[in-house]
Amino acid sequence: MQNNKRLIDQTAEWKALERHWQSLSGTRMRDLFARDPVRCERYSLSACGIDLDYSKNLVDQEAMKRLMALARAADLSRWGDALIGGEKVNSTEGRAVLHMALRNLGYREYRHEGRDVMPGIRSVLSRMRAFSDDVRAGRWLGYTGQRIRDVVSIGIGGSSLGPRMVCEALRPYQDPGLRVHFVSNIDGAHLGRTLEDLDPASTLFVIASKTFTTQDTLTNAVSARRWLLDAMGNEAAVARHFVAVSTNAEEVQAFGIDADNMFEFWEWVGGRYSLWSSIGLPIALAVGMERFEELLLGAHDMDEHFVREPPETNMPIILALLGIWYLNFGGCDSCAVVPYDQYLEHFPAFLQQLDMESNGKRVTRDGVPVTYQTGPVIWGQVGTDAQHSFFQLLHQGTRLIPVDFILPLCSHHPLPGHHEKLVANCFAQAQALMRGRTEAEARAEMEQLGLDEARIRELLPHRVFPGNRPSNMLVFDRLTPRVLGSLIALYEHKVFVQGVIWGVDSFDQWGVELGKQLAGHILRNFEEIACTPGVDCSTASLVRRYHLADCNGED
Ligand code: G6Q
Repeated sequence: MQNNKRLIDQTAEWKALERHWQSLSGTRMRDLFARDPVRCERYSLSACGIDLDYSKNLVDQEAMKRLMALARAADLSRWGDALIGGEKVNSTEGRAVLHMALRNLGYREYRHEGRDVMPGIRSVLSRMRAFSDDVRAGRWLGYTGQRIRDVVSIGIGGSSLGPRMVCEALRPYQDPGLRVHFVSNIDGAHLGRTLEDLDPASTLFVIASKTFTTQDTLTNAVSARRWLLDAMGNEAAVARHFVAVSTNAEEVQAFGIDADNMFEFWEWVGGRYSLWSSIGLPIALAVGMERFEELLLGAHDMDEHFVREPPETNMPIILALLGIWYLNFGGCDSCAVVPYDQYLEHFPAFLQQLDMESNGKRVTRDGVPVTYQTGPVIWGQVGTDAQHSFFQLLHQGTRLIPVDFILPLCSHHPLPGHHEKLVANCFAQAQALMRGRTEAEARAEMEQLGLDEARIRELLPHRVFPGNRPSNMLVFDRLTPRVLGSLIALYEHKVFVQGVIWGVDSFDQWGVELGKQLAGHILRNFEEIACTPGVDCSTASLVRRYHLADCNGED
């Protein structure tokens, strides 16, 4: 697919949006609501069981129309076709990007270099089903004949964040007899602490690595194997306690895992888009294959919505354009995501990788430095905890930070009195961000409290809230596997749309590679690293400091 050589900020559509942001500068969302009784209906839509209310944004119809025009100027629909058509949209790595095929439970045809990818996908899915059914039913036994009670998934980045987030989100669907743990950090504390309470005889390791060369994962995998063999005393035990998920059969075998115990996937699946592939094996083990397939179905629902729906009613496109509106025209540099659901605890961390690794790029696909902001800083935490930490800055800080609220309307834990309070808090935060509190309101409140005039004047600047702070509200009935699949795919497509508009390659991650290379270099030269032209003095001195540390001494 031909790249568009013109930078997007040189287009008439971009310039018109700059002007429009300026023209809205005195506009207050409170007034927009007051003037338009159907504002909420106008800026709401539903798809795949998810309702999006985006009326609490600083937009009018003109803004939305111009944002849609920007998407057209970036050739969005042509890039969408290229993605589905298996073209090498990941141009810097020369790869197609076909994660949508992994959840293609419909009729769509996906081809890679002329070959239908669906038979391979279906065959891996059926191997995952057989294996996860066997483990969950107690037919797959450990080396000493014990049933598997704990699964430890070892992987990092894209090979961990997605499955970890989904397993936690679907905890109400998990079989209590099989616990799933995730180890990612090369810090020995992560593996060490996880294994402390586990019994090698009933523990299964899933080693998840696309390349099977990642230092963090292999170091943890080697230590896990040692832990197992120390207890079992026989190499043959590895075949009953280790399976691998990878694209690299050679390295898997070199590690000592039999080809029969390997679940493959393909180079056209990007790490952070891989939870739908066999990287999702821990999910299938945790909640069963039927539920894993419901998750795929939910993502497929959102794919179909994204592919078919016109931009004006297309949820991922709308979310992407609103993000661009604030980032590129409103001067924001971050977005907060706040799920009001304890089970979505890991969702912000998952989105951080999805978004920041995909669109944290400073040149276009053609290698031209961009002259505008690209990927925002994504951060967040679950509500209501977040209200008692960073919400102060959202309400009264100097920065404009749009928020995505995510809320299930029904709880998996209907403890009396809890859920309605959670819901009320979530709605109140969005309302407070939008409305703020005017001087007159703050004054009236203080007068009612009986404060004297001098004290009122003193406190007034502190008790006034500017408001006009934007948010999206995403609600659904219950966090089921299917809704979760749709929610994840919604954000995947949002990130894709933004990447297309910015003209960047959303599917490479050269920054991650550089860190991997330099860590290897420091490690190889640990003993004699010195301040030389290739090594800065700070790094050399830190290594010397490391050697001087007394790690065997008393506390
Ligand atoms: C994701 C990135 C990165 C990757 C990890 C683990 O898109 O490529 O986060 O997933 O570095 O890589 P492996 O799966 O190859 O071990």
